[in-house]
Amino acid sequence: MLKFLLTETFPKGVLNIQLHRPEALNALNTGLLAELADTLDNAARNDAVRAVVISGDSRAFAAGADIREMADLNAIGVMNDPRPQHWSRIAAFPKPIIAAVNGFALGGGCELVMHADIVIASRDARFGQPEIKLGIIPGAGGTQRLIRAVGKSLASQMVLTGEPISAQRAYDAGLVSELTEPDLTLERAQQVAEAIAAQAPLAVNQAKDVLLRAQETHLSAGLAYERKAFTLLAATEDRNEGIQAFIEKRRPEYKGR
Ligand code: DAK
Repeated sequence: MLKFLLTETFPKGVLNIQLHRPEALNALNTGLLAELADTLDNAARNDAVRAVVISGDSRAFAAGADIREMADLNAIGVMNDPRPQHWSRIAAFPKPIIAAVNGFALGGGCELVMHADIVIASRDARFGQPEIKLGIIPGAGGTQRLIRAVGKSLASQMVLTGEPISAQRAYDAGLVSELTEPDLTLERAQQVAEAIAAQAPLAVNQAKDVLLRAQETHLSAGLAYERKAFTLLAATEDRNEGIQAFIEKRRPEYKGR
C-alpha cells in the first residue's frame, strides 16, 4: 500500500506515477523516495510496463527534499542517510521515464526531473536548484546533471544564486523537450510514453542505456558501446519482426524477444 504515490498502469504499457504529498508541494521525504524506488524496481521486472510517466500536481512537480526532515539530520545522519541508495535505484531504472512537470520543480524535484529521459513541461513550470539559500548544495546530482543539460554558465547561475528559471528558459536551454499548456502536460507526456511503449522493448532499453552512456564517456568509447548494443539487437526476434513488418506494410508485433 503506497502512502505518498498514486499509480496506475494503462493497457498500452505505460505506468503513471503521481507524486502525492500536496500539503508539502510533493516534497521528497525519505518515505516518498523509497516508495518511488520500490515502484520502479517492480516496474523494471514487469513486462507489462514499457515506459513510465512521473508527474506531480498543478501546483508542484516537487519542491525539493523535505526541508523539515533534513533539519533533523546531523553529519552522521547525512552519512547514514538511505536516500542516496533510493536515488541510485531511480537512476538505474532501465526503461524510459517521462517527467510531466507542472508548477515548481525545485532542488530534489529538479534533480528528479533530470533522472527522467524526457521532460515535458507546462508553460507555468519553474525549475531551480535553491539549495544554496539553505546553506547547502544540490545532493542528488544537481550540479553534474544540470551542467550537462543546460551548459556551464546557466547551471552555475542556477546553483550559485538559487534563482529558478522559467519553463521557456528551460526549454530553450535543452532541459525540457516540449512545452504544453498547463492542463495538457500529463496527457502529452502519456502520448509520448505510449509512442515509446509501442516500440520493441529490447531496442528501447538498449537505446536508453546507450544515450545515458553518452554522458559518462568520450565519443570513441560511446560509439563502440553503441556498436555493441546495435549488434546485440541483431540477435533479437523483434528486430526481424520490425524489418519484416516494414517490408510487408503492416504494424509490427513486438514480443520483447
Ligand atoms: N520541504 C518541506 N515542506 C515544503 C517544501 C520542502 N522542500 N516546500 C514547500 N513546503 C511546504 C511549506 O512549508 C508549506 O507547508 P505549510 O506551511 O502549509 O505547512 C506548503 O509546502 C506550501 O508551501 P508554501 O506556503 O511555501 O507555498 P508558496 O507558494 O508560498 O511557495 C515555494 C512555494 C516552492 C516557493 C516555497 O514553498 C519554497 O521555497 N519551498 C522550498 C523550496 C526549496 O528550497 N527546495 C529545495 C530543498 S533542499 C540529498 C539529495 C537531495 C537533496 C538533499 C540531499 N542526498 C541524496 C543526501 C535535496 C535537497 C533539496 O531539495
